[in-house]
Amino acid sequence: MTRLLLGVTLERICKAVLLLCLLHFVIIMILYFDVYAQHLDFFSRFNARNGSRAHPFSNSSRPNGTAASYGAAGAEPPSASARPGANHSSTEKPLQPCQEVPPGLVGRLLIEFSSPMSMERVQRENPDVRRGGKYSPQDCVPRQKVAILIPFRHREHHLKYWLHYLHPILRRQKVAYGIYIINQFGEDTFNRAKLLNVGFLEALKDDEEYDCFIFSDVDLIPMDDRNLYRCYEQPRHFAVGMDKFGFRLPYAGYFGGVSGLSKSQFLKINGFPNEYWGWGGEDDDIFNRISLNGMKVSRPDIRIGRYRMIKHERDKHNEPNPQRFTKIQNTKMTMKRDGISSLQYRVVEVSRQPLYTNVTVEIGRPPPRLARG
Ligand code: UD2
Ligand code: MN
Repeated sequence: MTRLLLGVTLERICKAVLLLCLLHFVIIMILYFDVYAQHLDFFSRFNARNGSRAHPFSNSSRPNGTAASYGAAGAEPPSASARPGANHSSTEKPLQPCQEVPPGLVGRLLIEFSSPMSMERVQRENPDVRRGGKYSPQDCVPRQKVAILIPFRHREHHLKYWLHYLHPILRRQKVAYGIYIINQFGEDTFNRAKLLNVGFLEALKDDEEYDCFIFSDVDLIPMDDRNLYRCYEQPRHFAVGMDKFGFRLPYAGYFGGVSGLSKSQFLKINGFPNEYWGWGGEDDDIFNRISLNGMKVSRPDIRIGRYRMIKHERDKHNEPNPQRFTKIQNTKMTMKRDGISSLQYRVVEVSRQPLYTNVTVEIGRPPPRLARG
């Protein structure tokens, strides 16, 4: 009798476990197809429905620091020429400003780098993106115009994944944006921060209406689309929790990975330093610049600011910079003379690709005593 009872209980437990597995599988499949098949009508409808459901962190229920707010420079809607509805006839209802919390967000995303990726596929997935990697929502007037700048050299493989994941996310976030790959010409020591300074000026040359600048590594993909790529009242650090750091902030002053500043915030700190050659330190210098200029870094909630980094080896010609520890002690002295005000470079080529604008640029090399660092 006891055996029989035990058997029945075991059978029930097995059934319950099986059912849970099935449910888990169905949810994973929905998330999976949501990312991979944005263009299929069925899934976009699913998204819209999903989005109208209140997010746990939306509006007033958001914990401090996650609420979408706009910097002085970002508060202005773009001028009439940038508005998607500018040419509509007078009988049509004028478009409304995009909602602060976009309704079509899906929340947590499944990010993986094992399935093969090709540029053709990413292009097929994103027919609405205009040449040069530009996009503007058609159903509302975006509140900001965001230039996304990526420091780059020899990372084509990573770029495909970045474009594959980010274009659909940015579309759902309802901002007007343009993607700029700032590609360092030649094989001299890499300089991430200087490339980003170049990106700032080149994006503005391309479109003077950009009022927000987001600086992203090419290998970092957000795991949640509620991490809104736009500018805030204070400089923003987006990459709060990375898989490589156990989804935690490695230290309080960390500003690496993905960050964003409005045009006025960027100019207030004289841009980024040009003199960090090789790996490391430039992100801490930027953090110092922000604090020294009386600003405070804002961040999304740790549950939302999660990222995956595509695994990679340290690149050639981007060895750790041995000067970085001394240099970050001196930001206060160096920031006024070293920055966007002293930037020198030569554009080698600007080419408009279907999903991004490529700016290849010569930025020089480290002074002789640093040549190996
Ligand atoms: C960390 C930070 C990064 C930066 C760097 C120190 C993370 C996730 N990121 O990155 O923001 O502070 O340390 O400089 O912790 N790149 C190329 N080609 C190269 C070298 C670099 O395209 O040959 C670009 C690319 O966009 C890359 C970024 O520079 O993602 C940062 O370089 P990394 O990925 O080698 O350094 P990592 O992951 O330690
Ligand atoms: Mn990396």
